[in-house]
Amino acid sequence: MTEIRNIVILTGAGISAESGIDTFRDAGGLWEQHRVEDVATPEGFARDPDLVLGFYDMRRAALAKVQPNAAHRALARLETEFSGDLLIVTQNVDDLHERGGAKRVLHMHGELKSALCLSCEMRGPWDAPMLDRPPCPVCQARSLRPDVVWFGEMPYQMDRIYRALREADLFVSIGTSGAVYPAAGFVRDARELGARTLELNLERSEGSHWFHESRQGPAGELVPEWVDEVLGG
Ligand code: BJW
Repeated sequence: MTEIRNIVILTGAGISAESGIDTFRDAGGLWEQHRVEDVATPEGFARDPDLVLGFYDMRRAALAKVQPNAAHRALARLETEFSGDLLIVTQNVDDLHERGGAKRVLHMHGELKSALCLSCEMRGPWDAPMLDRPPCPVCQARSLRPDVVWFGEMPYQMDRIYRALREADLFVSIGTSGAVYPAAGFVRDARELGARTLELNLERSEGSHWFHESRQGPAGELVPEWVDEVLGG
């Protein structure tokens, strides 16, 4: 194996599935229980803020009942023991990478435990319900929303992500269906920029054919095996 110096890892809902967090598009997933237009768009929020705030309050509260799994812990171990550069770009709004021990994590679709104030644009840590319209800790306006990225909004830190993709010699995608852009395009970007590309997913994703290699299975098994390969090889 040629020496790997820079790894970019993209994670999606599948990495947290074995922790007990529902994915979006699998059978029984969040989009079967809720209409995406209602709960994950700015228009849905404008139409029915109570529905949206309640949806995110429920998911934020559920975080207290789940734990990181073997895949989160394996990536944290990789981050500690790998001698090169590594960045975990997650589409997930949960905090399981951090609770699994990872530090170099970028949440491109925001975080459940963060609030955004529509009056003063404050973004900051938040771990309480929003349905009862608590005041913003900075400006006191009662106009907080979940600090997450909905359809039609710009994902966070795209400059930093593309910088990392330009430097990457290995791009690994874990537990994502490849249905949502711009994340779904990272494999093509990374490949065109010269990186080797690997997919670890329960099943082949929509963009599987873009990867040099695709392995199928649960993240809790595939990720620790792959981390052993990188650290041992
Ligand atoms: C396992 C497993 C196990 C299960 N082990 N694996 C037409 C063409 C192209 C683009 C567009 C278009 N029309 C509109 C767009 C843009 C739009 C978009 O992509 N739409 C698509 C529907 C086509 N995108 C946007 O609007 C984005 N913004 C944007 O594009 O801005 C403009 C821009 C321009 C130029 C550059 C940059 C930007 C914003 C997208 C925001 C997405 N937001 C959400 C909600 C976040 C908050 C929340 O959590 O509620 O993000 S939607 C939802 O989907 C969430 C996820 O992060 C995201 C991806 O889902 P993910 O993680 O892939 O989950 P699933 O469920 O789809 O897949 C799980 C996978 O795991 C499956 O494959 C399983 O098999 C697997 N799995 N168990 C391993 N145990």
